[in-house]
Order: sequence, then structure tokens, then C-alpha cells
Amino acid sequence: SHLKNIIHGIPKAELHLHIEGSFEPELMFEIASRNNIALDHDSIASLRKAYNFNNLQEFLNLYYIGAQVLIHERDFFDLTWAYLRKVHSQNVVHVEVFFDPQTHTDRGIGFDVVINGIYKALEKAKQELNISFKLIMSYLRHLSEEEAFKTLQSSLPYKHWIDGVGLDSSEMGNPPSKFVNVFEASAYHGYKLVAHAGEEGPEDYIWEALDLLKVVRIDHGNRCLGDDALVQRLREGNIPLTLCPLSNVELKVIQKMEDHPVAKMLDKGILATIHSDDPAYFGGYMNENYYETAKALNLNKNQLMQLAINAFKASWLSHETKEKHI
Ligand code: ES4
Ligand code: ZN
Repeated sequence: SHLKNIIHGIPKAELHLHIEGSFEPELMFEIASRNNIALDHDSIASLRKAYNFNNLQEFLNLYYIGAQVLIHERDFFDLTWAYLRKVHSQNVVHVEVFFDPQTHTDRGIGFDVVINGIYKALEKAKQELNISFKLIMSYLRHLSEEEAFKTLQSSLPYKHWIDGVGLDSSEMGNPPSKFVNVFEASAYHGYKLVAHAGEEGPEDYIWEALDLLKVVRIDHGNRCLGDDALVQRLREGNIPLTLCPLSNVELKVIQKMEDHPVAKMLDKGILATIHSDDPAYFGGYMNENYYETAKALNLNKNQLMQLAINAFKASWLSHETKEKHI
């Protein structure tokens, strides 16, 4: 269709993507088989059928189970390479990828195994697909701050490969304030800071991410529109919101795509951007997220271009490289 052609034609930046959430059932079965691991489902179709979530936690439960088949460096490489080939086919030219070290180190997998596999695939994509990248290590917020500190320590030998830290997993009951010290220490080591906030959680969590953690971007931030002072802060501070519309519908953060706040956010001058979060679980990569949002909210070409430009502005590319994309 015309709309799909427009969306495909726009060079895009992906800033909110959990690499473990790009694990397609086909590849999951393949890796499970070669690692001699049995999955709870006997077919790809039956696994996909289980992808039906009432909230964030129901999704996370399956996401952590799926990640358990990743054992060897090659597994992390294959996962990341499959994702990069997929987004290359969608005209995505820059990615900032989250990984969750604790999901793996808690199962006895070495930090080095995880990051070597992911990083080598990113390097290959840079060489062969001309995709630029940043890498973001995310702390699991359902675990303690002390556990996050251990992860920070494990990351230090690799800090030249890691651009920033994030905060993800179960939001309710795990406010940003729980991680003030480890975020401060992460900044001390040179990491840029982002956090998931206001996905299921309240506006307060967005304030905490800004004022206590001192993040430079908010992942999601859906809930900000109820607070005028917060909207003003986001706009005047040029704080990007990395929104994930299909994720929001699948996790019942909103009832239907027509309710998505992204158009209102653009109208209010917020630096809103669109991304895919966990594309293997939520039914779409970047182009599908743009398409479903554009269709439901009647976005015009200018708005779509604005969203794509915003993502390059919000990225961690150098000023000169941003200019080339914008
Ligand atoms: C996540 Cl959608 C979402 N929210 C919070 N944490 C996550 N980890 C992976 N996907
Ligand atoms: Zn996310």
C-alpha cells in the first residue's frame, strides 16, 4: 500500500529494543534443539498461541523462559544477527539495543559469553549491512540494587563496548528511586542513563527517573500527559520518550491503538519516537509499529517524518552523524 511504501522508504532508528525480545519462535526451537533443551510447547504454532498477555508481568514470565535456551556465545550471536538482518530489510539504519545481563548471569552464563555474542553480531552488521549501533545494558528492577551493582562490576572490562545503562522488567513496586546509587555509579563509569518509566507505573516514576536517576531518555513514558508540569519538563528538557505502540496494545497499557498518546505528544512538542520493544512477542518490528500507529491515528507523512527525525535527534549518534540523517 501507499502508506507502507512511505514507511518503508524512511530511514529509521530503533532506540528501544530488547534483544531477548527479538527471539522468534523458529529460532528459539532451533537453538533449543541444538542445546538439547525441551520447550514447554511442542510446536512453533502452539508457542505463538501462548503470546496473549493481560499485563507486563504475564509477558515477562514467558520472555524469561524463552531466554533460557540461550547458552553459548553462538546463540547470542545468532539471536542478534537474525534481528539485524530483519531490521535491515525494513530500512532501519541505526539501532540502540538493550540486553539484560542478569537474565543470563543468574542462570550461570558468563557475562563475557553474552556480550561477546551480541557485540560480534553488531560489528558484523556495521561492516556488512551498514547499520550503526549503540549497546545498552539494562538492570532488572525486580532484583535488588546490590545485584545491579554486581552487574555493573561485571560490565567494566567491556565498558568500551557499552554506551549506556537502562532499567527494565516489572515496573510496579520497583520505582526508579530503588536504583539511585547504582545509576550514580554507572554515570561515574561513563555510561549514559535511560530508564523505563510510566509504562504501567505512575507519573511519579517518570519524575523519579528524571530527578533522581538523571536519565537522558525515558523508555515508554506513556503516562506523562496527565501531568502538565511533567509535559513542560519533558519538552523544555528535550527529554525523548521512546514509545512502543504495539507493545502498549499487547500488554494492555492502552485498550486499542486509537487510544495511543503519540500524536498528542507530538502536538505538545514532546520529542516522541516510535520503536518495537519486543518484536517477536508483540507482532511487529519497526515498520509494523509505524504502520499500525499511522493507520489508527491517521498520521500524515509529515508526522511520520517527524517521528523518524525525532529518533535520530534522540539517538546517541554524534552531532555530525545525526545531521547527515536529518
Ligand atoms: C520489557 Cl515491554 C518491557 N517492559 C519492561 N521491561 C521489559 N523487558 C523486556 N521488555
Ligand atoms: Zn522496553
